[in-house]
Amino acid sequence: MKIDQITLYYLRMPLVAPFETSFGRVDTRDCILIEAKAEGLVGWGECVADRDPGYAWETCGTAWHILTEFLLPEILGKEIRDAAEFQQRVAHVRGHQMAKAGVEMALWDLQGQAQGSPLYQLLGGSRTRVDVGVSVGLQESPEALVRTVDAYLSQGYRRVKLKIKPGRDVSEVQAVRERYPDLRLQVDANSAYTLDTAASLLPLDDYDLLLIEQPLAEDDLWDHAKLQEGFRTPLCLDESITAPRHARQALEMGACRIVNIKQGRVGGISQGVAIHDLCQAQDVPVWCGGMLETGIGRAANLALASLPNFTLPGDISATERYYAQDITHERFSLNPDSTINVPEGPGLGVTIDREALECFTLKHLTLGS
Ligand code: OSB
Ligand code: MG
Repeated sequence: MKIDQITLYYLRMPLVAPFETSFGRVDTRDCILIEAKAEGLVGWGECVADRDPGYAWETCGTAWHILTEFLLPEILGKEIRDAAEFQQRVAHVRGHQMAKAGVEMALWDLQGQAQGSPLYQLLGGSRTRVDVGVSVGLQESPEALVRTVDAYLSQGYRRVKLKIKPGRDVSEVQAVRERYPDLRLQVDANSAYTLDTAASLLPLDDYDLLLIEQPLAEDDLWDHAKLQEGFRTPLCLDESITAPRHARQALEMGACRIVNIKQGRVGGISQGVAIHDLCQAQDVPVWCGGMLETGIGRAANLALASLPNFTLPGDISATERYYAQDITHERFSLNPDSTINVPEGPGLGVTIDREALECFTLKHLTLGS
């Protein structure tokens, strides 16, 4: 279809509670929304780059630059068949996966609406609800952490991820594990350790964790492979996998036994599906990561997580875990069995609350006519 006009929105949204990781603490979340108009339809995408280069080197600032100068000129006024054609058109832009993924998401939304199909069906997904968990940020103390976990469990979450960093790891896991011997529990270090300092994580092997996520550097595979040799618990890579090629290499060298798939980090939903497929072919489980998305990105994550090899619960929590006011009319809620329903409407299956959008928009820019 021919892309007539694109509007970018730079948003800053208040979180219901501060979120602290090994790379920093936030109480608001920035993102860029992409509104694409084509043949009378309007598609939406979310670029999950953050304000700061703490999780990844991309930021809202770099994404705005790359979108306006390089990506959008490739599609404005042009005929774009699908995600694959979009990826070919922007293949000369190195990196900037999150910026690309935001556009790809809007194209999927348009395609789904044009065909009258929900995104999960376009992707070949089968589930209509997906298993989810909650990602719990660093807390003041192990006691405070246990209280926070208590609260999430009483809301119905049946899988918990704890953020860790050096000095705030083993005692935290021990406290939660002692109180909940059977809880599905995992940890995420967001690259806070080195091969040397990660030796302090060895006691985690005795706490029956589902996985240890991204202990080492954000661009590393090799040291993760060395580290995995010393652990019974599977390592899982997040930051290090920004393309299907990295997933293949990580599995070949034994750098992880589980892969976290975030459509933004890997450059788009199509690349997320490709990683899903290559892991499935090797019997390697995957799960859907999160970036504190708005209802737009959450809808995309749910559709992606409906694919069959997403066998571990995703970091896709209910809207109320993130935002008192979201920018979609639809709010996602947790079912009693710790699942969330996959949207059934055409495309992403969400509609935009224009009033809320306006309220959180710091700047916007329209290109095309
Ligand atoms: O590493 O998975 C991560 C949030 C922002 C950046 C990185 C990560 C996270 C989360 C939150 O863990 C997942 C979510 O609930 O969206
Ligand atoms: Mg992570």
